[in-house]
Amino acid sequence: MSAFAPRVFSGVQPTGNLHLGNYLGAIRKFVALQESQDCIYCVVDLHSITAQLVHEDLKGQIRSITAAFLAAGIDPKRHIVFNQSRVSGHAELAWIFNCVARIGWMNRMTQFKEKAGKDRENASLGLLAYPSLMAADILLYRATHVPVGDDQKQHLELTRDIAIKFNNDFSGRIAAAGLGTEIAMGDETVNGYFPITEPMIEGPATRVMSLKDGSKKMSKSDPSDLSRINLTDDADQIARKIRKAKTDPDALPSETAGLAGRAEADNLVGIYAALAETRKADVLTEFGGRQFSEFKPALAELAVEKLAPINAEMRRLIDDPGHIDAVLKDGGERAGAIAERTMRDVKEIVGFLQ
Ligand code: AQP
Repeated sequence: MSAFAPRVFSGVQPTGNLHLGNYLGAIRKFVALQESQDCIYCVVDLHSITAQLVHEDLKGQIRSITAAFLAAGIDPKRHIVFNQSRVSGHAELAWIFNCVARIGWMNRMTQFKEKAGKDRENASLGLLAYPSLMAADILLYRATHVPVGDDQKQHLELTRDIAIKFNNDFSGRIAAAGLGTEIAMGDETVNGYFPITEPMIEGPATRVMSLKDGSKKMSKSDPSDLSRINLTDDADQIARKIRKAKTDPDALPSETAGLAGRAEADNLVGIYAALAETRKADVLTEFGGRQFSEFKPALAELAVEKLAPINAEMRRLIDDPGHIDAVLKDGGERAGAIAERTMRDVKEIVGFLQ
């Protein structure tokens, strides 16, 4: 069989308020890709219980992430939007991948080390196996491209390693069942069942940092709400958070080299560039030599201009849970049909009786 048909997959955890980092690093790319690609976007609720088992309002969080997808412009009719737990293939394939992946691979994952912290023995087994479930999310749809922020790079490398090992371990069975597809690997072409997925991590906002600490990623789970701009924040909250964002006393430099060693300044300039869809160098051509007291109001105005329409549409959608639930049900059925075909093939390849 010839090469894999291009397909985009990505997911977002329903673990709290979506923030500007999620938007610029992931969701905005999801929206752009749907013009040219076949896309599947998933609210990864199974992932959300790995770090914290009991959530006060998981259903509400799932609806809120879905509302953000739709408010940002994702079209659930042309593409697939659903929540992961509706399709049992994610958990089934993850189990098989738990047996493909090695414990040593999981132990090297920096996200596990960060989230488990010092109390590693007490972290859930699910948190350790998180990347294996993520590989299953992607490969269940034999997705070829995954748009994500920079923090997910290592997990995507592991997804590639799992696909390569599965294709190698079962190469004879894949060929015998006629289920192989050609995969270009450097100068060679091999046959495999799973594609070697390409990460899509580019642009000026692949890692948006905390507004309170330029060395930490902006994150939903940061205890300080001032560290992030939530997609649900109103204009006053956005302006206040930018006003209170940590900076240094110097004026902005005129060239990007001058941002070295100034993590907070670099972050705010990067956010401006991403929102304005330009480059940091262009932002500095305009604002170089000016103080943060002038730059911050301009950044706040731009952020409000870009986020206000999403915010308004999200609020409208959150007030219509029936519509959101219908979108997720329809998406789940369409995703389930693709997943079922993959699981049938995978069970055949592994050798289970069906
Ligand atoms: N700060 C960020 N800058 C750029 N991209 C980011 N992403 C997350 N934070 C940033 C990207 O957003 C997508 C969805 O992320 P996720 O919800 O699956 O989990 P995460 O990466 O662990 O995000 P958070 O906000 O830090 O959540 P918690 O606090 O729950 O762990 C991914 O593509 C991610 O790269």
